[in-house]
Amino acid sequence: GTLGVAVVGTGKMGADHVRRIQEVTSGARVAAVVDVDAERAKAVAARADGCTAYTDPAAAMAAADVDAVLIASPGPAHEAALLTAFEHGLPVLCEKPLTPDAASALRVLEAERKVGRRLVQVGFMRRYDAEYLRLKSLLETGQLGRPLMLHNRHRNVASAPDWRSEMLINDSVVHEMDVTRWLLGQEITAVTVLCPRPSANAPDALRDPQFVVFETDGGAVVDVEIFVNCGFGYQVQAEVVCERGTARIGEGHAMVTNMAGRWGGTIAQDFTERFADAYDRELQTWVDATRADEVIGPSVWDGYAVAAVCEAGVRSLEEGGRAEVELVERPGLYA
Ligand code: ISE
Repeated sequence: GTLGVAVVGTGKMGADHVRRIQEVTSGARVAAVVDVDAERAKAVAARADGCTAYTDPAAAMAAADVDAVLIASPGPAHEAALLTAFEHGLPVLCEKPLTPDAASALRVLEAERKVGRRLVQVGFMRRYDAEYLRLKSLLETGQLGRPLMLHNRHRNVASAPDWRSEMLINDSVVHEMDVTRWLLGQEITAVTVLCPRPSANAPDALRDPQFVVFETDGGAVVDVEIFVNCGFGYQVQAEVVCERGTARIGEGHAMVTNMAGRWGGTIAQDFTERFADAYDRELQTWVDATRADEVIGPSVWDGYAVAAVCEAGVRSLEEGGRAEVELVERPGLYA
């Protein structure tokens, strides 16, 4: 039957997912919404038929019409929500980050192992973007040979007023960490963060942009330009350099116009716009898998590994130099 989803957190992502489940996704409905702000929960619940508003995630997860959970609350609230979902044996789509640090991610990993089967898909939506999928398929054919380097650019129009320098790593570069591991099928072993003189358009004391280098256990070197106050648009680009060729995505040239002696196009302004199709595909894949009693996609292991890479990144940012990544051994559940 139709999957009854409890959406925990009704901020930017939570509200967007409620709209998506109602209007885009087939086979699911929003059975419950949860927010610490009761008024906000009620307002969002009113957008879906037969949807109940809660302030406590545990109460929503105990409801008879809730079959699965979508966690879109702030990162620090994820661990408790995940553990409650495990108690109820409920499948979960958890927005990134899985949790804010490696220690808490490891606790979630141990709890899922105790359940004995995977319940969680982590919301690394780039894995569902058509261009990234094409790049991944090309790499898998082996035509280009072994990947040697991966260059990434990640630009946002402007950062929110509360942004601190480590958020460029934890909130933004976290996507390139996942994409690197997924595209190359390798773990990241070390991170080095270099900071140019900050842009005059960055808020006071924010180290923006940053240049981040990953080393991997397969011998690849990966660089990421993260620039969250670039001013002109939302851009995510990647170029993989292999032994026999290169491949590049994210040019955004869906349409090029020629007019009055100039050529050009438009640039997306926000990730909900740039990755709209990826979010749609991510949600539909999760709903289809869940209804078929399967759990696929980015796992708790991926969420944990990336959290450990983030910690190394923040260490390099704060102390300078190269920081190594420490990972526990990968459990069989995530083989
Ligand atoms: C945001 O949280 C995201 O996940 C976006 O994909 C990223 O581009 C942005 O920098 C983050 O703040």
